[in-house]
Amino acid sequence: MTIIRRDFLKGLVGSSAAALTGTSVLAPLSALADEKPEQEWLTTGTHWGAFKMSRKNGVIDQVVPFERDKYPTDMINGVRGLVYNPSRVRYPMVRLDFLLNGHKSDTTQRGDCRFVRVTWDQALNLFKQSLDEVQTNYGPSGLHAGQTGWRAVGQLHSCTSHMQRAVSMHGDYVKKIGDYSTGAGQTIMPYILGTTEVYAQGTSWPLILENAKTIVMWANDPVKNLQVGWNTETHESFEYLAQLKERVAAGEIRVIHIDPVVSKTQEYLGSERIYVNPQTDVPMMLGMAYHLYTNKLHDEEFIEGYSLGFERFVPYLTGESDGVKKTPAWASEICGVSEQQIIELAELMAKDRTQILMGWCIQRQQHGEQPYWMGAVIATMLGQIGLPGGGISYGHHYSSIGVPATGAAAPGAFPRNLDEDQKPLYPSTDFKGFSNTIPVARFIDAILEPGKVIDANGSKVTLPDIKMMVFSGNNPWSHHQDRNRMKKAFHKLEAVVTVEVNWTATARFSDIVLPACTTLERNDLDVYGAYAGRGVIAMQKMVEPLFDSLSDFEIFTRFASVLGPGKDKEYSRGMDEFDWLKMLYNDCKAANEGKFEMPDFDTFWQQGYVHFGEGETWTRQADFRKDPEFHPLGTPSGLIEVFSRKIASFGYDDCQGHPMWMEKAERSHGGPGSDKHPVWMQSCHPNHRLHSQMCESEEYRNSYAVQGREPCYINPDDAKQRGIKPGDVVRVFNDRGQLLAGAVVSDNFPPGVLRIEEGAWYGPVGKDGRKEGGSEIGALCSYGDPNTLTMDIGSSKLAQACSAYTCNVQFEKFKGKLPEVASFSGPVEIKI
Ligand SMILES: Nc1nc2c(c(=O)[nH]1)N[C@H]1C(S)=C(S)[C@@H](COP(=O)(O)OP(=O)(O)OC[C@H]3O[C@@H](n4cnc5c(=O)[nH]c(N)nc54)[C@H](O)[C@@H]3O)O[C@H]1N2
Ligand SMILES: Nc1nc2c(c(=O)[nH]1)N[C@H]1C(S)=C(S)[C@@H](COP(=O)(O)OP(=O)(O)OC[C@H]3O[C@@H](n4cnc5c(=O)[nH]c(N)nc54)[C@H](O)[C@@H]3O)O[C@H]1N2
Ligand SMILES: [Mo]
Repeated sequence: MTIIRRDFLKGLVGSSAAALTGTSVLAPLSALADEKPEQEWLTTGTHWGAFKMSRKNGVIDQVVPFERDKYPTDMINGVRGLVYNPSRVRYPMVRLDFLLNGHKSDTTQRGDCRFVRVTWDQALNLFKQSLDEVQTNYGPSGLHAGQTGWRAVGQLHSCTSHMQRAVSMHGDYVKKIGDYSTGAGQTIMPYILGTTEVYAQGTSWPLILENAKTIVMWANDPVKNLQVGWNTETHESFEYLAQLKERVAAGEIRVIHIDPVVSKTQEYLGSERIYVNPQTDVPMMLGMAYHLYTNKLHDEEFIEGYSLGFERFVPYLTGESDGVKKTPAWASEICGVSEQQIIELAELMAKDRTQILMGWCIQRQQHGEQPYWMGAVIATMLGQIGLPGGGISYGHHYSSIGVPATGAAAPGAFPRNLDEDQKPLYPSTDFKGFSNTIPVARFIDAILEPGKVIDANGSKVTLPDIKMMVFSGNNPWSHHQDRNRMKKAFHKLEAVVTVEVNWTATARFSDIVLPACTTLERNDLDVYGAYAGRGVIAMQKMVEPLFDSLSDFEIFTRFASVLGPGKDKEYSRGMDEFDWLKMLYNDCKAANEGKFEMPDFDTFWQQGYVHFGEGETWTRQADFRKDPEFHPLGTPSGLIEVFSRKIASFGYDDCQGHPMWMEKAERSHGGPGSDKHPVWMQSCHPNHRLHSQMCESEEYRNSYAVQGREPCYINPDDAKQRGIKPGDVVRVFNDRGQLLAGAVVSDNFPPGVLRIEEGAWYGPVGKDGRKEGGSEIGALCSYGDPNTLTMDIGSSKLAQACSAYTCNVQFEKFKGKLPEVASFSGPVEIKI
């Protein structure tokens, strides 16, 4: 240790002698837990469901579903492990070289997992000093604290809000626009149908079940994806999926999935599937549109009365504008669906009431705007938009969309922004010519190429020169693409601070790590039933925060006190946890006065929840259909825009005035890059997790892991060709990276398609197989994080969204010495 920065080490001597207590996570528990009566049942809400929990000897014992959740998910078995697992961050910790050298540290060491334990005071002071340094040297364009993510539910403790409010009290920072979920969709759809569509309420399930003869699930797996919700999930949608299953069995409704793989929903419903080559839905839809148009099966009256620009799209369809007729035969060559199937599907959809339900995955690819736009064009040609059980929805697989809504007011939340009279310590809002907001998935571009001007949704964005990042409630070393590119970018960052429950890869690649407790270790409240607004649930603290962890509210109240005297009061408005809960509840009660009965707070807390009752059915765009002049869409013309003058005016080559087929940078099944890396990797949303959350739940993870690795789903022929048997460890690779995963061989996956679910924890090991080597560029991921392999490019100049599904790989049976999984064991503690 040559260069020691005194201020960084001040006061450290005392704590350096203290050892981490015990290796077993459960050992210190009974000592730490509070003393409440045995077998008391408490209520809480999570992304995975609402639960009742009992305790034994101060430890969470049983977890059972909330009485109003009739379709609890299997993930209930992983909930206990969210609290008790070896990946928990136990103490504030600082990366060794950062502790020694601060903003001048050797950043190539990031990810080598060597950390030193510090006290809360030291950690929060270091955090503040880092912010000071960045604001002084660079101003707000040097700091990015604007990334968000799936945090934990709860209106008071929502951790990103806490971080952002507290950091705002210090100074300004770079913000983001859009999200990873629907970046392309939410950007293009306001031009086409007038709202983001993805986050809009949809036609109620009962009306769909009553009226639709055909349901087309286009790239959609609701049975898998409705297991979790953005708010406390109580699984109301499953009631309707169960009814749909009955109708399918009775032959009353035909459900057709357009998907390269057999989804969980298809298996559950016992429905049909049309296999499509990955990333080629647009040619398939164009083939359908060509058939509808040339056979006059399209609804001319609807097109005339409700849409704009169809005549400018037709020349593309007929090949007049580019010399290529978009016939079903042309489409078939690209998308792998037979000409006959394309024609039959188009005719079936035109014949009877057809509801298209589109998922989100299909827009998380290069040119991901196009299938969404083209879906709207097909729906317009069918002329059923605004009819119950007709038209197109982009959200029925998400957070209770389609469940009849009560319309009750939901409780408010702890503020994310400063109060009006609050002034930051560093008041500068001078971004020095850089943009203060960037498309969310372009932050690595910004770090690598500051000053570069990119197009985004009709504007120019000058990528800011980011020097420091603060993360809370999101896990970019899980959610962002291309790990090795991220490593290079992180070499350029001076400081990274992460507030985390667990030693995620994001924490391991940070400089200062602050331990947050889980939702089960604090009191909160939440809405349940999401878009349906079914009620308010009490989230009652099950156990005291483990180890040195604190609630985010407490962490940032303490952080505020470091900013100056009285700042903690300013931050919390002088209110504690229960003051806030009472206020949030009472405001909600007042807003629902006369419409929905709510008891006083104490009664609510005692009962555990307030139920608002059943909701009412509703048809999306029905008012527009009834009277497009009085109820115009939110598009520039008020009509459906088959051709968008606005988008055309941007002059983008990769997103023009009407939907079109564009080849991808990488594509399997004969597409670009498939000679070297012939297999398409889909990194779909996990069946047993919420992204990276619950991967830490050890017992539960072992129920699906293969030789301790993330499952990799492959086709039997693909496996056989490579001499791979079920249960083997495989190495999956491309020019961007390499990972190990465990083979699950299944006919549900076609040749040339491989699935590794996103959220698998990144666990890089060096050439010697040790986790200290995880900082090396090209390191092997020992557990199976698919974002080791994905491509980090924007969807197009319009949305600049995440394109994780444009990704080719190759795989082989892994030979050699199997490294230990490095993802879950936290840091290597260094005592100094
Ligand atoms: N390849 C590929 N990549 C993808 C996707 C894909 O389909 N394929 N999907 C994308 C999509 S749609 C999304 S939404 C993103 C998801 O990306 P994220 O939202 O970043 O994923 P999460 O795993 O939910 O991360 C939330 C983090 O918050 C932490 N956390 C939970 N509760 C608390 C708390 O109370 N306090 C604090 N401080 N922290 C807490 C958790 O431990 C976890 O690490 O991933 C994206 N990435
Ligand atoms: N269990 C669980 N549920 C979740 C989440 C989770 O982490 N776990 N995350 C939530 C979040 S944040 C989001 S954003 C949503 C994600 O919701 P989506 O993005 O819709 O979900 P996915 O399951 O990734 O993909 C849906 C289907 O699209 C298919 N697909 C992929 N590419 C193509 C293609 O090119 N063409 C066609 N036709 N089909 C394709 C896949 O095979 C899959 O069956 O899920 C939410 N629900
Ligand atoms: Mo998402």
